[in-house]
Amino acid sequence: MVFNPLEKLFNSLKKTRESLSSGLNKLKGKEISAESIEELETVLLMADLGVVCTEDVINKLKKYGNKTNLLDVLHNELLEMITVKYKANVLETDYKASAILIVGVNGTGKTTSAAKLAAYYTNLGKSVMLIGADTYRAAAAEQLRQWSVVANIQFVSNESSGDPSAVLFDGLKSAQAKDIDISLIDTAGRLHTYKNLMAEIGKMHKVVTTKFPDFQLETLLTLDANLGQNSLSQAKKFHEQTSVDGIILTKMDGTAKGGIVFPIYRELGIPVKFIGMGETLDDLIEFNAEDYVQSLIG
Ligand SMILES: Nc1nc2c(ncn2[C@@H]2O[C@H](COP(=O)(O)OP(=O)(O)OP(=O)(O)O)[C@@H](O)[C@H]2O)c(=O)[nH]1
Ligand SMILES: [Mg+2]
Repeated sequence: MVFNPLEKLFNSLKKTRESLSSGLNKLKGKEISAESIEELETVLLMADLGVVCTEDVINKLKKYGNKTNLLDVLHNELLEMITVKYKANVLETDYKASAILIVGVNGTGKTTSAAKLAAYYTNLGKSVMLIGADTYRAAAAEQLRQWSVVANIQFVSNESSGDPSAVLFDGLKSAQAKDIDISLIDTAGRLHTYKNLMAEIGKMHKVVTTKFPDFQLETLLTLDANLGQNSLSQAKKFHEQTSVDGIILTKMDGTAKGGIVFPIYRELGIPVKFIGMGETLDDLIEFNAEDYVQSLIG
């Protein structure tokens, strides 16, 4: 079977698109008017764009003349909202190697995403290592080890250690010795309200920046797309306490709330970098704004 990322994206946005499409269908061919704009407002709110983004889009559309086709300009305005520049990612970096720290609330898909990313970067010709730094949940390291076997990726952990920073240190030492390009670090699930656990992420950041200055550090936050607007406040809290470079939006395959990508950019300024769309290794694609908007409004 040929792997077609665009087709996967299109399929995973099915529910979101369906929630949008009956509304958008009614607007097909319509020109901008007070009435059509009001209809659109309801449609966007239903797709979880949130109040701020919806108002933004509506205000921008109002600036076009009445003779303008509504859906044509909607496409451009949505695209503009999520086209942002961000820090060079690990494929463009000048650093010798990269460490990607994967953080997030319990069950949002960190371990699965670590494995998917490992496979993704391996397919791009990079040498990759998985580091199991979830020292809290019993069997967490074993879950990641099993993925490493399936994906045929090097794996480092220490099941007798209770200190994630120590596991991280040993893991990166090993990656350094083996000249690994990208190390993916799976961490324990944590609620943003747990101060000590949040401080631990800061400690892990410090291990990388002080002990491994040759490594570019990238922190990715997993967010479960099913949570819709609630995931926004989750991201906000994580970002306040530990700087987040990008989002992996997981479980997009099961949700009608795919519109959440817009408020994440607009309100938090954090780019969505990857989309998770299933439970197997190749169910992950790099986020592309154009493809996303196209798949969303068809
Ligand atoms: N449908 C779907 N399921 C997913 C996706 N990503 C992860 N899952 C499932 O979500 C569940 C939790 O995934 P994990 O990767 O274990 O989540 P985690 O964040 O590591 O969980 P903790 O370590 O317990 O905090 C598993 O059953 C995964 O198969 C996705 O993109 N789509
Ligand atoms: Mg996990």
